[in-house]
Amino acid sequence: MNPVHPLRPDALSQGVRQGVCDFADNRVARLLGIRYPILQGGMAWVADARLAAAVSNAGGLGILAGGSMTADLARDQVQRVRDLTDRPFGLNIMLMSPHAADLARMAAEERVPVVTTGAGQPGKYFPAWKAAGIIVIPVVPSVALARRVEQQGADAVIVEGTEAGGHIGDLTTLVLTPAVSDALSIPVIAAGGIADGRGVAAAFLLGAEGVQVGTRFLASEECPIHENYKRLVVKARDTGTVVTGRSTGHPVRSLKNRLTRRFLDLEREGVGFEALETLAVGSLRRAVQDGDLENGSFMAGQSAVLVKAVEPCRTIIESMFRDAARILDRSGAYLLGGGCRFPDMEGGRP
Ligand code: TUI
Repeated sequence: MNPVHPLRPDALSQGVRQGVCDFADNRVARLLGIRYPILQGGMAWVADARLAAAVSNAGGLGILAGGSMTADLARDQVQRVRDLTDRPFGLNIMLMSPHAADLARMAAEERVPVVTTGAGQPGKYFPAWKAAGIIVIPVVPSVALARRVEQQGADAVIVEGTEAGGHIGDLTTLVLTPAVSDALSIPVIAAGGIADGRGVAAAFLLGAEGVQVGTRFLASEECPIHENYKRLVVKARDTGTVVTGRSTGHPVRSLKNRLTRRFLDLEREGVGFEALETLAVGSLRRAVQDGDLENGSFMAGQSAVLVKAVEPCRTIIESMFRDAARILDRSGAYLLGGGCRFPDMEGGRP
C-alpha cells in the first residue's frame, strides 16, 4: 500500500524550473543508486555490455540480457560492463532458459548489483541472491505473483503489460500497474507500452515509481542490433505488431512479417508444438544479427509506433524525463483542458 504519491510536486517543479530533474526522493532511483528511475529491458540477444553501459552512464539502469547467454558468456559481459561504467547495472535471467540455474549462481558469485527475472517464478534463487547482497526485481504478470515475490523478499517488482515486446502476459499496463501498486509496499516499476515522456508520466500517475523500457532502446545508437531491425522499429505503425504462440502457452509479440504470418497460419491449422518450435528456433538471432526480414523474429512492443528516430541513450532518457516532469507538473491543466467542467464545479473549479 503506497499512501503517498512518489513524486513530490514541489520537488518536481523545482527540478523542471532548474532544467534538471533529479529524482532524489524517488524510491527506485534511491534503491538502485541511479539518477533517473528507468530500467532498460534485458532483451535477449540484444542487450549486451555496450547497451547496458550506455544506459547506466546516462543515468538509468542498464541491464544485460541473460536470456541468450551461457553463464560463461554472461560472466564475460558482466566484466565488460564493469570496464565501461562505474555505475550500477543489472542482469536479466529469463527463467525458461536452460542456463537459468547457472546464470543465477554466476550472478551471486560475481555480486552483480541487480538481478531482474522474467518468464517464471524466481523464489528458489532468492536466498543465494540476498546473501550476495543483490537487489532482486522480478517481472510479474499478475497481482498474485507480485504478492508472492514480495513475501519472498523481492526489493521491487516490474509489472509488464501485454503491450510489451517478446514474451508477454495477458493484462495491460493500465490495469496491472495500479492493481499491483495497491497490493504491495515495495516499489512498482511499470513496463509495456512506455516509450516517451507521456508514458512515464502515465505510469507514475498509476502508482509506479519507475519504468522499464525496451522498444525505445532498440532504436538507440548504442544498441548492437542490425540496421534493418532499427529501421523496422522506427517505421512501425500502430497495427505493426502481432502476438504469436498463444496456442503454445508462450505468447510472444513481434513486428509483423513473413515469419509471423507463417507462424499464425500453422497455429490456425493446429500443427503441433514441434513444428512451431522448428520455425521459431534461431529466429531472434536471425533478426538481431542477420537482419533477416523474412525469417527473423523482430520482437518489439506496441510502443514501436511511438519511436520516431534512432537516438543516443542519453537523449532518450533525458527527453523522456524532461517531458514527463513537464506533463506531471502541469497535469491538472493538462488533464482537464480549457473547456472541461464537472457538473458540480462552480465557475469551473472543484
Ligand atoms: O521475459 C520477458 N520477455 C521476453 S523473454 C524473451 S526470450 C524468448 N525467446 C524466444 C521465445 C520466447 C522468449 C523474449 N521476451 N518478459 C518478462 C515477462 N515475464 N513477461 C511475462 C513474464 C512472466 C510470465 C509468467 C513472469 C512470470 C510468470 O510466471 C508464471 C508462473 O509460473 O506463475
